[in-house]
Amino acid sequence: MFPCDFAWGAGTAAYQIEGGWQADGKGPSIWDTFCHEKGRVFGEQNGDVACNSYELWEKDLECIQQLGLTHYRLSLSWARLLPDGTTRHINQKGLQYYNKVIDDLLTCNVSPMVTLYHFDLPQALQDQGGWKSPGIATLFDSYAKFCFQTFGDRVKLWITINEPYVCAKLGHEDGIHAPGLKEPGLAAYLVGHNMLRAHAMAWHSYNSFYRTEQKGAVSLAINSDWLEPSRAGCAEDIAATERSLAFTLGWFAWPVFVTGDYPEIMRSAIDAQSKKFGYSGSSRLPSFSKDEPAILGTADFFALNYYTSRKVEPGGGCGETLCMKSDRDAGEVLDPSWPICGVSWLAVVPHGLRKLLKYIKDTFNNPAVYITENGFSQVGPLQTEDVQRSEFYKDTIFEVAKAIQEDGVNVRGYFAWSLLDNFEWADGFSVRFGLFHVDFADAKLRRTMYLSGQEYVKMILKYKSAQST
Ligand code: PNW
Repeated sequence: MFPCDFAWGAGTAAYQIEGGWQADGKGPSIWDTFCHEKGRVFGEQNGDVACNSYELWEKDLECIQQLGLTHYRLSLSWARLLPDGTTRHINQKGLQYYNKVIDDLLTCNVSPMVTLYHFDLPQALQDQGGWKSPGIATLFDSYAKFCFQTFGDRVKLWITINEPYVCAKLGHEDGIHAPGLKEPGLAAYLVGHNMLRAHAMAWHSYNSFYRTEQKGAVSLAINSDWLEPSRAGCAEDIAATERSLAFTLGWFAWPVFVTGDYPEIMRSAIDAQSKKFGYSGSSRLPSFSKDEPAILGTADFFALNYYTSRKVEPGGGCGETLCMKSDRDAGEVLDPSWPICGVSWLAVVPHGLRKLLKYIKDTFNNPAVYITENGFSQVGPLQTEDVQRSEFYKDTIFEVAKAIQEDGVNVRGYFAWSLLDNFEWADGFSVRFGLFHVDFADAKLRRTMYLSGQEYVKMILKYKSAQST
């Protein structure tokens, strides 16, 4: 059912697991700053220690081996490698840490997939304007080249930026993620634009200087819900669904996979709102310059983070103020028949993944797809017998199998989110996504496999043996 070299993985991100926020010369990141401010994160929690993977990496490796993963997705902390964000100063201890992680994985026959940027910008670069400043693209490109140069002999799967949508919107429109800016209708488009420029520069660097020798593949991880019209056959809802898709998945996938520019519906909707609020031309949604490396074609595969599905109808704006929601003019509602797991935004809809995969195949010219994140969260009292999550993984992986077999989608891998319970951003430690439970009250931060982890082991074994026969 699955191709013989299918990647069976699980993922984590540096700030969510590493801790060691000041260890051995690491510079601060925007998440260090954000969490240390009052009122930002659930229970004033922070990732100062988290799972302490900086010191307990070997324990994580044991978890990876117990699951029988073929791949492990991790992210590098930019500020651990380059404390002030620039290659002027390289933190050798940070370098040693990631070298060991990568070497240990390879020794155990596990292939690393490495994300360069998973939400944690060096604070020193935020102080110069962060992702709103055009210069960030060149700084990111230098960091990316440094990583390709240093780790690319062993790392063959790269993600430049994780979820530019979430960084742009939650960090700069809603202000609920670092850097905590609330500049509705303005900053997020600029941030998204600079992220695309940064990604494209890094992809071109890899393509020109490293690809021939290193033979790896580079993409960016795009998060998308599956969206469908609230009332089937209703023209307004169908149009709203198209707009919503353009403003989420399309925002980043259109420039990279289809036209080199933003979706037309997105630009025209923003332009219309701009007129109403007296902004000239395309000043809110910038245009790509012909003098810079092209955006189109800068992904060697499609990296998809999928969590949930939504029904869509028009509306949901913010009245007479400028904001992304008014630009989009599409409200997303939950189908009452979809169960909610843990966090309020996560309705459990495994079949939405199959539909989204088919949509990606048809819209983006049948790319190779890695599902780089997919998971199920728990809140409240500890349940190591997480039956619901086990069912969720079984159902979801079955949907992926059908997407491959019946719809002909070229899915190359599946990464469960997450290997471990960890620091779930604004929700702190109150939300648990792990295949392993982490006892945050225990000084040794003991890791214990959940039932869902055991189920994942069985599924990997089952599908692997089917692959080889
Ligand atoms: C992703 N939301 O982020 C991230 O890539 C992971 O680091 C994270 O742990 C995972 O999803 C689970 O949340 C998101 O509020 C963060 O809609 C927040 C949202 C969605 C995705």
